[in-house]
Amino acid sequence: MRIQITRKQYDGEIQLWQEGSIRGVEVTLHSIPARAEHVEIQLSADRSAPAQTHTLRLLAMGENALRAESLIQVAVKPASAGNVSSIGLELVRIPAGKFIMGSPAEEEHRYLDEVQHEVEISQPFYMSAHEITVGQFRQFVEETRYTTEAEKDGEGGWGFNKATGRLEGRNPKYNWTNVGWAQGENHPVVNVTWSDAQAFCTWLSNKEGRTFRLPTEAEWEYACRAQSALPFASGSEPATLHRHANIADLSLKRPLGEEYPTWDYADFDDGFAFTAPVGSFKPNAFGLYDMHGNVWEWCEDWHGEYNVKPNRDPRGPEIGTERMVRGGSFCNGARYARAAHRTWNNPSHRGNDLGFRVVTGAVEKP
Ligand SMILES: [Ca+2]
Ligand SMILES: [Ca+2]
Repeated sequence: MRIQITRKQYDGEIQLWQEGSIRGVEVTLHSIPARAEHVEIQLSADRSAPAQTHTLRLLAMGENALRAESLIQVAVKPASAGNVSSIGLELVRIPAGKFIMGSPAEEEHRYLDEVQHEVEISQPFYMSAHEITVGQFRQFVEETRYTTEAEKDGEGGWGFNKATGRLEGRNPKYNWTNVGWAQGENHPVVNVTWSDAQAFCTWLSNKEGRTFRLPTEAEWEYACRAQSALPFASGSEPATLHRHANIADLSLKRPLGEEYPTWDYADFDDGFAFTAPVGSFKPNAFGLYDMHGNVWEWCEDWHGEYNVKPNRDPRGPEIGTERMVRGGSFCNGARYARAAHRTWNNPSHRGNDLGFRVVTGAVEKP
């Protein structure tokens, strides 16, 4: 914003200051240079400020008492009390509520294990707006000297071989730092196992002084739907995923179409063949990004049939051999990105399109 001053009889430097302050909002004031008629003022908020509009009074004064003042309205965005600034993780508050988990019998491409049942999420919680990124995972690895399972067991992970046009694995040359295509720091981390995700959560919990974990499968579907009962939070048809999700599309067909001609490529071009930087697509109604597509996401639960009685905060079976995975990926057609679609993997599985996001309990503002 600009603060205007009049300097008909004055050409020296003018000092600026502010009256009052707003918690969580920082105002950067520079003195007004000689002969300038206005000055740019930067406002930055750490997003922990209370959710309302505030007024700041800015004053400018020169040596001859020439004075200008301006009132600034500052609206601070709500619902960011859980923001974890230490690793740049943005958390979104998900309200408590009831929903119908699973898909109706008429939903196209549904599987029989998506039996509809009522689930109550009894407490609000926070979920990371994005999949955990390469950069965030790197910080964890650098601080803890952690070695991922794919590196430790020598088997490696999965990746794309540009020379052959094929996805291949397990191969020791692939791991979270190399998937065969360029991944910036803001791409979702892949080739991480369920245990790797657990280790990340433990590190983050210790660092932040509160518990972070993987979402339960019910929390994941509830968050993905964002109160939609349709196959996708964006609508009923796969075409509605365009600009909402990174799925297998014409972009992916270019490098992979020759070797994988029968894959289910959407007939639109979403601009990303492989992983996209998190948040490249539109968020759902809760403000969560890439719940559909980009990379599959590990959940906390063991795989099992649903308990189809109405239930509260389900956590899956007590024991099992495989962990739930949700959301589809850049490698899959829209049917696997459906909110109700369930898949699962051995906890030591690592894939070039499998990552995770985290949740933490509700933290109310002090
Ligand atoms: Ca894509
Ligand atoms: Ca995803």
